[in-house]
Amino acid sequence: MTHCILLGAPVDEGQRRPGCLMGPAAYRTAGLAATLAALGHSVEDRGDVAPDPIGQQSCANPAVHHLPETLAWTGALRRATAAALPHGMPIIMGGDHSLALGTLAGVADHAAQAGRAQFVIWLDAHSDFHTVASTTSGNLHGTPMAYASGLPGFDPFPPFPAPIPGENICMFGIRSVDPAEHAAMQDTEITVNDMRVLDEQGVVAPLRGFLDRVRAADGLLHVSLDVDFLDPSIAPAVGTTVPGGTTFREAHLVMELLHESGLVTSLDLVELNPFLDERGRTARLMVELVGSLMGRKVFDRPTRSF
Ligand code: B3U
Ligand code: MN
Ligand code: MN
Repeated sequence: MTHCILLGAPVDEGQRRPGCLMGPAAYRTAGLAATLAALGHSVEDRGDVAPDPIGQQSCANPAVHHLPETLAWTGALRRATAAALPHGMPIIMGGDHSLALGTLAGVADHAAQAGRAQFVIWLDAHSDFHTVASTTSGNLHGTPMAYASGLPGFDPFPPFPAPIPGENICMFGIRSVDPAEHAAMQDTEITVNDMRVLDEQGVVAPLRGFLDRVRAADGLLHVSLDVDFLDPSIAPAVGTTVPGGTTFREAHLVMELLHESGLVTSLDLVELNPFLDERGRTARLMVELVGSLMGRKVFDRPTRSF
């Protein structure tokens, strides 16, 4: 059984549609803690993280907005994530995806302490591989994967503690990549399981290949789940809907396989905008997916070896 540490991250500044700040409250209302407890886990809700004091930093790209606020969240979430990891599994209830600038850095700090390699599975319609310099929307929720990969173009962010090698990153469900992101990803070893791959191969084989690598390295596995990984027809509460996302069944299967692997050590839940939801259905679906990730199943089966 796992000790689950809930961290609220009401981050709204990484994009332009107000509402993600209500995410932590929506997860609590939808019964995330009770769902985890019913599966036999212990749950500790540490409340909402408070951002650091907001500074006056600026950058050369005029499109970028809310840079000081994002830096303030990044510092606080980095420390909160690193502080939680020795005690259990942090589950960060977002908040938009810019929160992962902090959570990925916090996992990196812990990984360095523990002497273990950091792996990331990015469940998202988007690659989030812009830098502060390359983003044209100026929305910093589109940048955390490039930050964690150690790309230049992140002034005035602190350097990422230990850039994650591309071989340790797996993107899943991708279907919207900007030209600058595409160009930057060409030079990396990141595994990009876009929707074309999932349509052809399903979710099982691509996921198993990556999990085998995590296991072989005894790595820490951080899962970052963006609501827009899901098809908008089942998960409407997100500001950046992209058609052609994963189905209810694919998404649950991904979660079940992640559970069976026993490898997941931290989790972000991001981009839920409860203001756009229909009677809480997206919040409830996200909580159900966490249930599958944490062991809910209809029948017990002998654990398959990967
Ligand atoms: N790549 C675009 C769109 C985007 C990225 N992440 C989300 N949307 N959610 C951008 O604005 O950087
Ligand atoms: Mn994202
Ligand atoms: Mn996205």
